[in-house]
Amino acid sequence: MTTPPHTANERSYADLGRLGVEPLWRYYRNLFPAEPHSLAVPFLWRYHELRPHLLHFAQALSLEEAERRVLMLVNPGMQDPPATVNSLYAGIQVVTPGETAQAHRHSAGAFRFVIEGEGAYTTVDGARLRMRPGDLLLTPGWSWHDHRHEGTGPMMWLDALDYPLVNALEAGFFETYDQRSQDIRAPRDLPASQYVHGRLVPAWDTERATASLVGNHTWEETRRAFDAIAHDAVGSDVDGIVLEYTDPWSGGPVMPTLSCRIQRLPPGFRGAARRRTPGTIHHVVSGRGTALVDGRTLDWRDKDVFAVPGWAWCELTNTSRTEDAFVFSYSNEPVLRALGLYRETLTERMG
Ligand code: GTQ
Repeated sequence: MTTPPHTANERSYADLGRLGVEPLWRYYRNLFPAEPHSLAVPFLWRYHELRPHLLHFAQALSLEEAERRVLMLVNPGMQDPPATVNSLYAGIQVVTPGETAQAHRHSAGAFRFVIEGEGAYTTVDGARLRMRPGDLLLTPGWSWHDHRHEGTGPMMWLDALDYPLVNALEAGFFETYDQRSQDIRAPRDLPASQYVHGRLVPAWDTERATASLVGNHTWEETRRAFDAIAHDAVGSDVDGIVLEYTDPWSGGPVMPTLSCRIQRLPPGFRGAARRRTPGTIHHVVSGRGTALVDGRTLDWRDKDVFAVPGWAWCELTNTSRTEDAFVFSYSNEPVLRALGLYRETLTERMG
């Protein structure tokens, strides 16, 4: 056995790795950066470019050959494992008339936001939820879900899951249901009809669920909420008229890990810049505008999706002089808040 020399030369480092140790001083700055540096980059996915590919695979690949027919929106900085921003995923799913996407469940939380088509529904823990453009359908972690299309024409929606976060926490579980689709155990859209009564919510369920019991938030309900807000309401400097989808019982986010929002940017709106720790995925419901993200301009229009990495500066503009823009977005903000890791900074708008 040799005694290490009293100089920190390469030889003295050579044996460390196989002993399962590393010198902290060589890693320190990377492990404790002054501020976060996301691997994700600002990125925009144009729906009109993706749509023909979705339609191609809708013809070319049967749902028997794929668990789900989805194009994943993979951030160029986050390819392995694929993710859209650090902790979150987005994909666009296509289902054709007569198809059923196999029932399954996973511990990752998920939801759908419908982009186009009519006549499909998703069944969540035996409750059938209709899907229409602009609707938000929740499939909280570990709930059984299958999708069935009984309409005409293709049906496309945005899928969101937090599997990048769940897998990083090594808490990912998955099961396939023993039938292709679940039997319907509850009348259509029952959860919403039982649980949404404005500020009065049912108190008979003593066991609190970890996620909202309201499985669907229709575009009609969202539209009504916006219509009830005066058109000259001031809203947020950063986000305009921004609304959070909530669990009616807790008043908190719809799922323990996921916050879902929808914002209305009035014509010509130019938001103040902000950065915040959660990476955020945006989906444009309607309108056109720009997102200036860490100096990069993303030109968005209806049905596009764009990624804003965590701690990136972001400034949203509605470039239309006449039309409102409606933008849906989601993040793991509840996770960061629960862990004391939520931070944001704002700048005053220049000029
Ligand atoms: O529809 O259940 O985009 O399990 C990725 C994983 C959709 C789904 C995705 C999934 C689903």
